[in-house]
Amino acid sequence: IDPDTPPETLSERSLRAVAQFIKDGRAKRIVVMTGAGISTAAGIPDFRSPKTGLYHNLSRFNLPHPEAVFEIDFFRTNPEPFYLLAKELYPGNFSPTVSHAFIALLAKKGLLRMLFTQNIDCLERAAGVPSEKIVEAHGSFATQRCIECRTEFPDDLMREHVKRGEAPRCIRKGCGGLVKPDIVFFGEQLPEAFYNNISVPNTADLMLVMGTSLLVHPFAGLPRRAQEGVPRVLFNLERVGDMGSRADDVLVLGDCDSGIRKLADELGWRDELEALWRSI
Ligand code: CNA
Repeated sequence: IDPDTPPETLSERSLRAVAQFIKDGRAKRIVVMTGAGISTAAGIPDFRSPKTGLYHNLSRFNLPHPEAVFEIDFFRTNPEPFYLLAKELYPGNFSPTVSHAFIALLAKKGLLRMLFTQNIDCLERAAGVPSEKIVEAHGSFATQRCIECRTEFPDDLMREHVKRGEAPRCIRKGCGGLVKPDIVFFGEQLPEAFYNNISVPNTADLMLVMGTSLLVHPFAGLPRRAQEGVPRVLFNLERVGDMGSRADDVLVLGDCDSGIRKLADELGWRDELEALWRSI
C-alpha cells in the first residue's frame, strides 16, 4: 500500500492514533495474536531468528532437519531431542515480559476479547490473562498423554521426567507408548478451542499482532479475518504476513516490549503497566 493512502478509521497510521482510538472507547473487543517473539526477552529462544533461534541451535542434536524435533514420526523413534528441548522450555523456568503484562492489563480493563497464542510457554497465564480469554492454538505443556492410546499422564511424574530430559512411557498396563505434552506437532490437528473460536477475529474492533513470523498455518491466516477498516497493529522486529497492506495497519518495528511501552505511554497507562508487571 502507498504509505500516503489515508486510513479509513484511524486519524493517522501511528501508535498515537491507535492509543486515541482506544481512549475514545472505540476498541472494546481487542483481539491479540502472539508468537515466540514476545517471549524472547524472557530468555526463551524463538524458532527462526538467525543465530539465537531454536532451529539454529538444534544443529547439536544431529537432526535430519531442524523441524524434525516437532514431527510426530521422528519423535516416535527418537524422542530425546524433543525432551532435551522441553527441559529448556518447560514452564516455571521463565517470567512473563512486559508485553505479556500488557495483555493482562487489557483483560483487566475489560478490553480483551481474545488472545490467540502460538506459544507453548504458558507465560500469558503466568502474567494473569484469564484462561477463558486464551486460545493456545498450538497447545501447551499444561497436560500430556500417550501418543498411542491417548491415556493422560500425571503432571508430577511429567515434571520429573522433563527435569531429567527423559521421555516418559504410558502408565496404562501393557501399552508402553511414548508420552508427549499436548503441544501441536507438525502435521497434527490444532486443538478444538482454535476452531471453536476461529470466527472471533472477524468481530474484532482492533487487532494487535505481536512477535510472530506469521509463517505457520492456519494461525497465520487469523489477521486477515479482521474486517476492512479495523485497525491492525504489528509489534515485531520485521514486517510479516500481509501486515502493512491495509490502510489502517500500523507497523511498530523493533522489539515488542519497547513498542508496547510506547503504546502504554500514549495511553497514559505506563505506571499501571509497570506496576502490574512488577507484581507478577
Ligand atoms: P518464529 O517463527 O520464530 O518468529 C518469531 C518472530 O518474532 C520473528 O518474526 C522475529 O523477528 C520476531 N521477534 C523475535 N524477537 C522479538 C522481539 N523481542 N520483539 C519483537 N519481535 C521479535 O515464531 P512464531 O511464533 O511465529 O512461530 C510459530 C511457532 C513457534 C509456534 O508453533 C510456537 O509453538 C513455536 N515456539 C514457541 C516458543 C514459546 O512458546 N515461547 C518458543 C519457540 C518456538
